[in-house]
Amino acid sequence: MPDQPRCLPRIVAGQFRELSQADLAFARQIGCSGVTVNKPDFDSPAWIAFLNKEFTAASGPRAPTRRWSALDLAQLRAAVEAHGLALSCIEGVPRNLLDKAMLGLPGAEEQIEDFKATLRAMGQAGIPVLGYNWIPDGVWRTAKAAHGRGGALVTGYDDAVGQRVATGGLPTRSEAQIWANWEQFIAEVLPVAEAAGVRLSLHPDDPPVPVLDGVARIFRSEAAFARAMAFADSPYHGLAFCTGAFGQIGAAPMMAALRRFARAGRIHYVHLRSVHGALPRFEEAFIDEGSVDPVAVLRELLEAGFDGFVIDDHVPHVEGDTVWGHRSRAYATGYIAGVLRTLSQPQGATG
Ligand SMILES: [Mn+2]
Repeated sequence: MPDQPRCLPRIVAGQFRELSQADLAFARQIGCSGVTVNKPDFDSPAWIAFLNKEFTAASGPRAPTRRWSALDLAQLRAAVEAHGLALSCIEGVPRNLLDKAMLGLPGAEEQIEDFKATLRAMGQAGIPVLGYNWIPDGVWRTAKAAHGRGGALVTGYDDAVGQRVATGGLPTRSEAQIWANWEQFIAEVLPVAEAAGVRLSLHPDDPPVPVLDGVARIFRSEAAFARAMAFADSPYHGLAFCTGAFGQIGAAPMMAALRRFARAGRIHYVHLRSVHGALPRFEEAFIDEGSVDPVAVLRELLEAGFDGFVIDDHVPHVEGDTVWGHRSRAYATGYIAGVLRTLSQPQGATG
């Protein structure tokens, strides 16, 4: 075989709730080709400062941002690209911009219109992917600082506890209602995403339990994803495949779903992390332990011709680390890069 360099999946630094020049330099230094930003609150002081909006903020009260502006997004993209990085994706809008749509409450239609405007602005700014989830009550954990390997702090979830500590803050919703709300949402926004050239990527529920806090959770199985991909059957609608969230139902069903949707070309990007255990009880883990096998995941993606990107997602909090997790993320990202490089060597080559 000629030495044709294989097009490897890109490795991206993610989970930034806010950004600094130092964060971007760090992402580049550890070899990432891009970054993703998580649910940015463009009204927060950190984003106002980063996007140099102090002047406009000082000139009078601003209405809360319900629709991201193309100008803010274009400035964000330029700031990222100035570091030699791509702005690969924005992972979701803040939950309070989509909660009424998810629950079918008054104001849902307004939120969907705002979301469409945001998609158009993303297209104008040339940002290719918008992640989203359909979890009205968010990601739940019953332990925020359990002790993992060597005393590293990890999160965990025990459904026996989770089902007892419901806040009662949300209206009860059945599976059929949550599906209906999602179908109405995606039917309205997908044509806008297609016209804007922005891909929508659905993240699974975390934890993927049938119901929590009285609200059904629908995106927790291969069958549910198959239904969603068939209902919104477009190259502009795919998966943010999270091996950590999906792995909570077990490594084998996770791998089966990964294979199916990777081969169908419906995975836009991958959150690559591991867990100890599976529902009803699990804890998050380092990438090199637990039930998720990153070698098997990346091999499957390569064989399927996956051309999206991979993010480390949540990482354990290690000694001396920052809140974002520079040390732990450098470890996970380097691990992924090493596995990818090894898998990309021609078969039989021993160096
Ligand atoms: Mn994830």
